[in-house]
Amino acid sequence: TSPSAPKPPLPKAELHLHIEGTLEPGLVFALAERNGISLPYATEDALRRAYSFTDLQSFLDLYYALMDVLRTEDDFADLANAYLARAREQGVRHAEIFFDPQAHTARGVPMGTVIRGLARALDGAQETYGISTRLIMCFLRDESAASALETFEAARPYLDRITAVGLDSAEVGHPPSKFAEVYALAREAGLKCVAHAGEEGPAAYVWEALDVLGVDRIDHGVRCMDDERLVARLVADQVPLTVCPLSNVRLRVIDDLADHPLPAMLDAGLLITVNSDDPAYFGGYADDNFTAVREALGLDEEALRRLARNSFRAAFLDEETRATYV
Ligand code: ES4
Ligand code: ZN
Repeated sequence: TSPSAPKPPLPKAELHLHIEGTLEPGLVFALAERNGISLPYATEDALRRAYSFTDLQSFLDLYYALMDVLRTEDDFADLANAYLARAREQGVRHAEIFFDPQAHTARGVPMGTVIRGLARALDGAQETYGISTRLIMCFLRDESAASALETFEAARPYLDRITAVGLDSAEVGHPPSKFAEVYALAREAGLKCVAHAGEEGPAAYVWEALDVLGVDRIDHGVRCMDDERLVARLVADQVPLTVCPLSNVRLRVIDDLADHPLPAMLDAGLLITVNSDDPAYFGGYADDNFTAVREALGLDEEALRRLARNSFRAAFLDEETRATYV
């Protein structure tokens, strides 16, 4: 290799990735065409110009609107394959992928269509892309606890395909404790548990996710830095936090990447991972987030390697498989 050859991206696990958030404008138009759906945007560029967000809700409005083009098993398989191809280029060797079944079943797309379509792509991922995969089924926290319970029951026939449950969508006003019952059922069924907490919501929601839901990881969690006792707890138990730097900037959780608390979180001894959240919307996939924090925060090679190693430590892998990555 020549001295100027670009370094390959660090091998890493992606632990915070909404598959519906990988829906790129090109695929939106292709699926709209295939399914006979007319879009309120004339061109891909016109659509891209709508990707300017003021907060989490302004993003969610577009995210839920565009996923209406996802109708068939093939659509979900194509979406996941497109993501896996991008992820491979970004050094991703293991991906734990969120999906939002209620966003599809509410539109009349059956649970089985969603899971079978995604599973078809994931089943071939090790061979085709060299990526091992897991599925994490998320409940929409701005829907009712009863709807989450119905969703869990609808997914029971497919639980052998699902590694964990998660909690996402509009955070403020929807504390983790609202979902205590469905998380208890998920744990009884042998699933791992994660939850978005401390993205726009307060540190108190991170406490609830730990103590009421019993989560194994916290998604985002950046607001933990408001509460010293909480940081001490997260450090003591080495609870992984799946931080998403470009997402935080685009959704204005953080004003500027240069002000991101990531370095302080690492210094505090937290088990931090870096992830892409909704890369089609937030301007970058997994390694793009690594590059962005290196450039904006001046993280050195050792810190980046630590983040990559943390991603495998925090992954839902059996120890024998984990040893092949770290
Ligand atoms: C999400 Cl960034 C974020 N936060 C909460 N819920 C979500 N669903 C998709 N992306
Ligand atoms: Zn997320």
